[in-house]
Amino acid sequence: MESNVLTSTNSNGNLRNYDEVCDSFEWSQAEKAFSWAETGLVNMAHEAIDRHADSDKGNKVALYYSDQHRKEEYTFKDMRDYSNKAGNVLKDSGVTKGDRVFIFMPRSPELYFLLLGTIKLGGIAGPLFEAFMEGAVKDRLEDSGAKVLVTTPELLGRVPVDELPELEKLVIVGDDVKEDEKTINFHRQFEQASSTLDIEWVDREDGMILHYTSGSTGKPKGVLHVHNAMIQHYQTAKWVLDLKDDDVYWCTADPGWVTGTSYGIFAPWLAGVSNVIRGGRFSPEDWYQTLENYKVTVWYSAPTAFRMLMGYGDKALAKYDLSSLRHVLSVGEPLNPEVIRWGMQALNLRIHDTWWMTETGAQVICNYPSMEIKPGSMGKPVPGTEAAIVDDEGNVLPPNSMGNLAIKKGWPSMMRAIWNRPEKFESYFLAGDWYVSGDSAYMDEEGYFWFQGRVDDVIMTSGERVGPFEVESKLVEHPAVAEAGVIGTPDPVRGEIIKAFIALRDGYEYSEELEEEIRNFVKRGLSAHAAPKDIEFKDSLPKTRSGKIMRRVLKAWELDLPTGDLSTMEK
Ligand code: 6R9
Repeated sequence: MESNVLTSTNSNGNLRNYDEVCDSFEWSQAEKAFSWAETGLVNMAHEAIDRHADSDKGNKVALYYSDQHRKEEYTFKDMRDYSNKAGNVLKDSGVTKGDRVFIFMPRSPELYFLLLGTIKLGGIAGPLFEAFMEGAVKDRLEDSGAKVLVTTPELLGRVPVDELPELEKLVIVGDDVKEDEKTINFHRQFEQASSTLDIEWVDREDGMILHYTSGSTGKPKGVLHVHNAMIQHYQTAKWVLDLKDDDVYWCTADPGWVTGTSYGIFAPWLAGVSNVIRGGRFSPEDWYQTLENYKVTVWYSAPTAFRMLMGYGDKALAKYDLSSLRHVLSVGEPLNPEVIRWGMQALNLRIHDTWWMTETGAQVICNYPSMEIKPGSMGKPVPGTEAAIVDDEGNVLPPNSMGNLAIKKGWPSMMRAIWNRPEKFESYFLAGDWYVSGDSAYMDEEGYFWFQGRVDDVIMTSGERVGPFEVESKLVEHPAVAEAGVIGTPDPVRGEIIKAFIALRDGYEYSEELEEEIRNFVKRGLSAHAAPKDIEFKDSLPKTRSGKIMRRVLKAWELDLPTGDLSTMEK
């Protein structure tokens, strides 16, 4: 084991003496930076943007945006003015404190102005992946009671406006938008809007952002975060991202995923650094080009992306000058030691794994620049947070025992609610104090945490959480499908891929066309990433006597493992 340790070459990291800081650090020390220290009130968008705009960083580039068609730069002053303008457009649409504003569009500067504008008004922003199809969009808007939806003309067709009585206004970002009582042409109003706005000063416990995420049962749940999360975003930007004033930072995640807001918006801008945002889809050459063009120094991405780059080969890599890179991080899935080895060889840098979840709001277990890395380990808890391995009753287990990865309640960026579902929120906590993550792991004698798997059936495909239940529900909506069971199966690039087992209704027979039709049905109804890559047809599926599909048995079939205890199985 020891021979595998990668020593740090960065004695200049912002977190130099991990153990000492752990002993002495209190979150209240990080709060001094923010306005509430003086006024008792705060606003994330002020702290991330306006505070810098009004300082000597006003003319510094805050956002380097590019995609296939656009290449733009915005200073902190620009970001202040444009988010004010966007805020005014939303204000005219009736947005006030606490209202849910959903933003369903591809990455573009406007998305960021509008998200910040929402927060400036004290609204709760709900970012949605552009890949979502009608059913997924409807579930989220309905559950949250969204008042305003921001979208594009291209995506509007996937919004069942007539079925959403609480949705009052549509703000459309695009050309040739026809306005009516409900529909607002963003560009026209934005042009005319004032670039000053009275920020809504809120309590640190007021709602700010709502991210929907999948569990193993039920519909996706709305995880609510509050302005207070900024403390942890700010502090981990220093310790984990290791950001310093002259860094150029790129987080590849879309804001539809928590990484794309916590670490694509809040953390870098709270730290006042230049933030690169690249629109469009993943392509290896494009990504290397982006790193080179902007001379990115700190880069935050995900194992699936690293594996794709790895698979693309080092010849492509050799064409680009990536010498500006100094710190690379990963999140979302287990970071294979093999990928870390690739990083050492191809980039000459260690890739730093970080572990956290939508529900934790910010990084919790991480590898720090100044620390030794044990490839395969997620690292150690962020100072100020307490993580442990607990059994199902909430008892803390000794080192090297497998159990539930849990975090002591009370870290600053912890979710504050599951929207509309207080009992679901409570169900995350064991013995009152421990937040139970749903991941199993162990901790070694030196305090490093090692990921083992999900406790539940949640599938991780290309770093995205897919709830099997949601996919199964969609599948059985198809007229030919009697029963469906969905599992994740190992995939060298995507981590897992989605596999569906299907029993057909009487009168239907397997054909390639039917298989494709069923796959497309899920694509159209939920999203492409939720559609099963692999479908296997069976006469019937293993079920418990209460009729629950036994995914565990499907998994055992798939992986050629023993099926275990079948006593509850229906015969
Ligand atoms: C930020 C984010 C959370 C789940 C989490 C775990 C998996 C995240 C990981 C990791 C192994 C890591 N996960 N980071 N597994 N090593 N470094 O990913 O949020 O989309 O809510 O997913 O992702 O299973 O429970 P989210």
